[in-house]
Amino acid sequence: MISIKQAYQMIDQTIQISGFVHEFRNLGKIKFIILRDWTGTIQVVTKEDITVNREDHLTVIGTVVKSNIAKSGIEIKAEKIIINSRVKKKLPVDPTGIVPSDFDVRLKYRFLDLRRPEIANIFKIKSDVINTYRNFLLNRGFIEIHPSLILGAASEGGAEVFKVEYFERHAYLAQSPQLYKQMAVIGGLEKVFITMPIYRAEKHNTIYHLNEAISLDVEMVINDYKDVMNLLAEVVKEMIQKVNYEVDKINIYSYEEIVNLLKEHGVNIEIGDDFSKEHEKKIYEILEQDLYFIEGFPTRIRAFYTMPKDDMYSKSFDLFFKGLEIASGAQRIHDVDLLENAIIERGLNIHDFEFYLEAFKYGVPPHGGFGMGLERFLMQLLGLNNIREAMLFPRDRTRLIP
Ligand code: AMO
Repeated sequence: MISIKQAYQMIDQTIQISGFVHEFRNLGKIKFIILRDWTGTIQVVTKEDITVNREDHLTVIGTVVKSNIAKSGIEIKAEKIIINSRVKKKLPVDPTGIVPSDFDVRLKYRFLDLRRPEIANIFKIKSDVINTYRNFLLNRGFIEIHPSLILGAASEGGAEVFKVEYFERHAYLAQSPQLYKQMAVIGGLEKVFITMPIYRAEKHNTIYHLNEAISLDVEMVINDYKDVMNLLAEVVKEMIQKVNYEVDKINIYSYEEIVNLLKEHGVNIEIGDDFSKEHEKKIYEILEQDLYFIEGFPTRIRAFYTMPKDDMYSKSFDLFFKGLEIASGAQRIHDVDLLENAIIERGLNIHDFEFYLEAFKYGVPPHGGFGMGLERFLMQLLGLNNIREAMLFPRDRTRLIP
């Protein structure tokens, strides 16, 4: 199949191309069709007695010629036009984007919404970004693993988990591959990464949350949790540079430093509090930097598997991009007694974690990793005003179809 973009390089050749009708002008004897595929548009001229409508799908056989009338200077003189499919209803969404549509309507008719190049581009960039992530890690000796999405126990603990029927039992959709990526590393797969959907039964509808998102995870044997931060910084820089943005140095601030800074700016926050979305915005306003880490969060506000640094703080970090948390990570506890205590202290059911705790009784390397939300990253990278823009068919509180 020749694309429209390729057709521009094939002057004087007879070719076959396909696409949607972008525009149709009937001047009586002669007709002009602007044909569109996902690489661009091209003018087609025909003398055939034909009437087509916007978004009908055609295959055109014709010769590529230079033209004074075509805006691009090139057009196709059609020899044969095959109508593959005609539009049967009034278009509910304008594929040219000239007539704006409500976001809900756009998502309902996503297949039409996607015909706008700027929308299709989000998903082309998403593909580029995930491949950049994958190649970066493969080049550094990581392997990609595929843990199950169906779990016997909620992975991170907590309530925000989807329960599903599993034969005679209940199962849960993975909130994260956390416990399984750790078990892979404990098993001796020293550097692993994962690209998989995660499911979070968060009830609130916000512009930052999806109930199904793509998580880019890493888990690796480490000397220090800064090893993980360095790797995350490097891979994120590469993912950003993929779309030709420059990246400055990524600064690292301690949790304590940031809380004090917020207090100096009159924000009502105390050491020990987690950051709210409002706090995150304020931090961005104060720091005026696109990318930064905050590290050393209080152990109490992090997941049970997080390695403590001292009595108060942990070897954990978040990465922020334009004021939004896009990734989170830590060194993990590798001592089974400490891990058991951490589970009990948080009021979680130790029996749910027996399979996981067992893995810590046969020799465990110090390890750590991170999880990055692909749609959060894309939202900030492209300046999208809703995370749903970065998901082809987003799942939220009210949306299960399409
Ligand atoms: P956490 O729960 O912070 O950490 O999630 C990691 C990253 O995943 C993204 N994310 C989401 N994106 C969209 N919608 C959601 N509902 C949503 N929830 C999370 C965010 C977030 O920074 N196991 C740890 C990671 C680790 O320590 O390796 C974890 O899941 O970008």
